[in-house]
Amino acid sequence: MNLIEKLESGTRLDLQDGIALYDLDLFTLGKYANKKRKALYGKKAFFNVNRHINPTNICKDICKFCAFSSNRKNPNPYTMTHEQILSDVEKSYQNGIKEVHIVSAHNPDTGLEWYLEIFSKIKEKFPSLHVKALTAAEINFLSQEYDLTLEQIIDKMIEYGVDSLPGGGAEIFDEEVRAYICKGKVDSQKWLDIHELWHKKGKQSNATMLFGHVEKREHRIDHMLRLRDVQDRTNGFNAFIPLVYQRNNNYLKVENFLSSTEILKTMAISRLLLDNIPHIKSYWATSTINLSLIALEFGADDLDGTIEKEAIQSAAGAKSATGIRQKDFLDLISTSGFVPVERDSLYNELKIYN
Ligand code: V47
Repeated sequence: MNLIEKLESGTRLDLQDGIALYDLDLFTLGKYANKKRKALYGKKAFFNVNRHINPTNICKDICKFCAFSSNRKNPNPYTMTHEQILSDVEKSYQNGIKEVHIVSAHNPDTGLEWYLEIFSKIKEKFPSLHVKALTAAEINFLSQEYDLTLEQIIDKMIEYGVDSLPGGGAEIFDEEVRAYICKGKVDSQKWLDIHELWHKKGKQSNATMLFGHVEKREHRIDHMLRLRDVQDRTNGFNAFIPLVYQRNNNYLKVENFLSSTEILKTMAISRLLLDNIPHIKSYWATSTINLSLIALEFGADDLDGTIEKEAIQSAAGAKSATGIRQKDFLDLISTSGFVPVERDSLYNELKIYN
């Protein structure tokens, strides 16, 4: 069967197929990705009302692509107190957030309780909020730093109120590229194992992929397929999030800009390859809002959220430092011909803006 026949018949695609998909022209690829997306969600475009909090930028690791860590080009180390975090959550709660998304650096000075008590304090004060927190990279760091097994850390997270895992820390699974861009960080198999363990506890998570730096197309496809394998066993991933690499203020030299065509092709291919992950998120912070809206025609169905404040990607050049107003989000989605659907963190529909 040739590639087009496979696409027509919905046959599962392999590594070679995935690589070959990039050679199709954008519109052929988009046609097949959009068909799948439409069959699942029609004209719905999902978003959530959320608040990102990045409680510390002091980090033991030295990822070349990172502009957020105070060890790198960003010389203003900070660690928020729990009172500061709660005050931020309080303000955002008044604005209607349903989720706090908490991602930190790997700070060896705070103690384990500082990491964990953030969650229980938020839950105590705002029981209805969904806490999406701790990437697999942070979980690995905490397990090594405090000499606990991954399962012990995960059990503690559940005890302290974490509801789901964000998808960060995945970067690119190919071992050679990974060693070049983020040596010493959680290794690929461990990242996957941590998510599998989390899923086995009956919990859900997301998965990211950082692309547009030194990786090649085959590394992206390999990354997606490793996720698909886990998902076949656990069904715990909600969303796949291709993060477009932002190049400012870091130590990773990248010669060529990623074209918008390549970004849209990658979104479309992820929809076609990841036949078992329900949502493809075009994270507007790294894809830009305009391209994210176009990505809705190329397989993506979700744009992430209002964010309010964001420090990781904005440190590297993304225009996400102060989030996006909900009204602007709704207007932009509607005028693009889609129906905005506010969702909760697990993709239950909360409000359809017809
Ligand atoms: O893993 C760091 C990325 C991630 C850069 O689960 C960069 O819903 C681009 O986890 N250019 C953390 N990206 C962010 C994250 C996330 C974001 C949005 C939604 C969700 C979700 C999770 O930020 C890291 C890393 O890959 N990152 N530096 C950069 N220069």
